[in-house]
Amino acid sequence: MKLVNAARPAAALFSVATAVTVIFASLTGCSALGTVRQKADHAGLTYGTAIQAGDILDPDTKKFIVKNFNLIVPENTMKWANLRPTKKFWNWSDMDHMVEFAEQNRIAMKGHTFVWHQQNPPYVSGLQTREEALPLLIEQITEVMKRYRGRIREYDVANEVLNEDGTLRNTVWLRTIGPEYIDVAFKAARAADPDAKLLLNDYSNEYAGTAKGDAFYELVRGMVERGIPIDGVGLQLHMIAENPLRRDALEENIARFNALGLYVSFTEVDVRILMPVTPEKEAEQTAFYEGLLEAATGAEGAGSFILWGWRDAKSWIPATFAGYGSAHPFDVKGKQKPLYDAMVKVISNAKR
Ligand code: 9MR
Repeated sequence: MKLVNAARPAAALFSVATAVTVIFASLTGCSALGTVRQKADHAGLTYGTAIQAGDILDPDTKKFIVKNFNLIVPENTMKWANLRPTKKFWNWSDMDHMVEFAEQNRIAMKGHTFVWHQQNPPYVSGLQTREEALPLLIEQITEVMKRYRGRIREYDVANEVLNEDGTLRNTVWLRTIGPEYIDVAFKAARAADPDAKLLLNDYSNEYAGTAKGDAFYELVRGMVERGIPIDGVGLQLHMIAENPLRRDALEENIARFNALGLYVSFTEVDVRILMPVTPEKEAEQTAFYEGLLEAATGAEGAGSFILWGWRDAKSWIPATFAGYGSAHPFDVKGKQKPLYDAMVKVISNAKR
């Protein structure tokens, strides 16, 4: 395994936590076999989830997160429209709360996202000139990253900058600043927190040999060649159960980023099903998740597997993809599916 994966959990911290929890588990009569999170820690796997601000206000959900995950990422809380709805008002409280929660529970925190074409407030989406846009973008990145310096491990600095055909997406940042906006954002991020890991994140970029996958790779390679401070790439992996995982094309992709000295993170995993659910479709979905987890934990693996939410009850899928659903390991009633056990099994068997 190429050790470029800076997104590994802090093993020393977790091993103390593991020992304490095993003693506690044996005292309280719980299973001493450990939790998913302990298994992920043991396997050297960053196993995370997107969470919503309200999740950590609910005691049961809080406990569930602590037990299951060693990384969290705000699903919407850090997006520009939520964090800074007007130019002068910063809505820090939800982010502060999440960062504290993560710290108190030795969970790594990921930031998502600065540069995006969605969820921007009107004063951002209406930007007209480079003179206005450039300092505002730099200010946004600098304010957030300085505030959480040393507390947020990694950031999706820029998100979804490419179209399906691999050309740069026509966004407010491209129109005002020009193509160099990506470099500008990464440089500002490195300056604001030199220790944070910086990622470029996208979807449909998971396979080598596809238009978008190859264009994404070329974009990143160009950044590395220009000396732009980038540490890793995010493959979102919003996938469809009926199209089987192409492990070879995925692993070829991971290998070429590793060869650039970058780590790869599976950043927003979900595998949706064309409803209604049948046993066959569930089997396809389980196989997909298993394949992804094996790819994440394998010898040349990504080492980082983040769910875009764990339950169908709060899923973004049905509202976005009509007719699709059941994309996560817990159902609409919050009940764990057989998929969950299958995933735990892969993580338990993983050795790095
Ligand atoms: O899951 C998020 C959903 O709650 C929001 O309404 C949506 C806004 O467009 O963004 C969703 O998260 C997206 C993520 O930030 C970037 N990659 C795609 C995710 C799903 O749309």
